[in-house]
Amino acid sequence: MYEKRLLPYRYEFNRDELDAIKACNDAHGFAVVKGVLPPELVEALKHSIRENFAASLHTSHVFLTPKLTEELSTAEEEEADPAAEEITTRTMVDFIEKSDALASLMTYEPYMKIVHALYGNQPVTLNRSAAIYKKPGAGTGPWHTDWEPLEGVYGANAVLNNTGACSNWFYLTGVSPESGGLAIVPDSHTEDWQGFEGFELTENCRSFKPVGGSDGPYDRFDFAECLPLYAEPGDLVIFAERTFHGVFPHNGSETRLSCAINFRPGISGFAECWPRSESTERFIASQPPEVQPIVQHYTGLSFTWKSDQGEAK
Ligand SMILES: O=C(O)CCC(=O)C(=O)O
Ligand SMILES: [Fe+2]
Repeated sequence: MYEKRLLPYRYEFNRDELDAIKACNDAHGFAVVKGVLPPELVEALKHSIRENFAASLHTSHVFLTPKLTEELSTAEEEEADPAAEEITTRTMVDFIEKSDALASLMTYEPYMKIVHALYGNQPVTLNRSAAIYKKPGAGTGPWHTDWEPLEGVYGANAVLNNTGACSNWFYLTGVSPESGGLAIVPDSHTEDWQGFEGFELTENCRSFKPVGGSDGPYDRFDFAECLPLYAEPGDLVIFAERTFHGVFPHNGSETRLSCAINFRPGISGFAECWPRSESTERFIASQPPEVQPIVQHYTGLSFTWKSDQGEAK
């Protein structure tokens, strides 16, 4: 059993505490905002996740390892089949293109006020989105940062996770350490963070491990710096691009449904990028005029694109 940890500062806020939310995320790399979405929106998002996961199968995780990326590029368009029942965590990384409910958040003022506040009230661009369908019995999501270096040959994740965007997750069925919840390491969001006592970063800063311990991402929650988060349906969990996080195994009884939107600061695209898919184009065209500035440079995400392919946009 885990206890809710107290920190010497407050990290849970009401949705109108805009300055405090930004200050906490800037200073500590995360914040939790209570009651951002009303029950109707929570229900619409849950319905949309169930509907979309029933129809298609994306098996991988957003923090893709190269091996998973290769597997996904072949599995990407597969239809759900009975064997897929064995997969306990499914992630969809084009959810906003399929979900009117998620897209509608871009015109939901209480939420967008928080988004704009996080970036100092400058304009933002839709960067990426996700939905996760996590069944009871799902295992640990090892500690990682979503940030990746733009070095050597890299993929779309590295491009999208190098913009200063922070992640905005809604755990629509609530979340706690017992039910596949998120844990973070406060203050791990800065460029010079090197791990905590007794631990060191792994290659390319992807995870951490005990000094001298074997390689691979750390998958335990047994260190003092670990902060398990608790959230209820409608709450928003924000964390910075570099903040280290891990996911507890799901020992609860209800499928965990979550979705995320992530905006990057400013209105611009990328110098080097993959061509937009038809689905991405359709999604952009379908958005109302007031949302166009936010989506005009949205790129979607290609699993097959690599930086050495020279596919300039
Ligand atoms: O499942 C979660 O709560 C977080 C997932 C995550 O960290 C990721 O997809 O990169
Ligand atoms: Fe992650």
